[in-house]
Amino acid sequence: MKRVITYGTFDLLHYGHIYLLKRARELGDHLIVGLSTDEFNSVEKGKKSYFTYEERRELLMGVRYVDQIIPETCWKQKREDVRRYHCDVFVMGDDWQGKFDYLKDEGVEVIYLPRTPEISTTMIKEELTEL
Ligand code: C2G
Repeated sequence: MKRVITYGTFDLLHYGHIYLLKRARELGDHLIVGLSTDEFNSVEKGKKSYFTYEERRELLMGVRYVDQIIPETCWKQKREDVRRYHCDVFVMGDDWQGKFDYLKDEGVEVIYLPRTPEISTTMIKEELTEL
């Protein structure tokens, strides 16, 4: 079984997220999502998600491409995670190009996929405030 892992906040889940998850899942047989906790978002990413961790987890569990969800509580957990969950492939959108190449040392294939243009959580929030 080829195991794939990716990470993110996935707030206001939109088709850009879904297309990332779809492509990630197609790279293997089992997709794990490291979902950023509310605390990680506010302390480390400086962003407050609209939906709580539990709500975002519930939404992601409803996505056919997602097989397993683990909490993302710090930047540094990836190395340990790919070992613990025996991951073969690490995937992120290419806005993170090169940032996680160090995981290759763990024998993991690191793949950055093109982001879906014209959609982002920030854009959704901005456009909703203009309604
Ligand atoms: N994404 C995408 N296309 C978009 C928007 C997002 O492909 N239009 C991808 C991002 O590149 C990322 C994933 O969807 O791979 C989740 O996006 P975010 O929730 O914004 O995740 P981010 O804040 O980048 O957190 O440790 C890694 C971080 O947790 C990633």
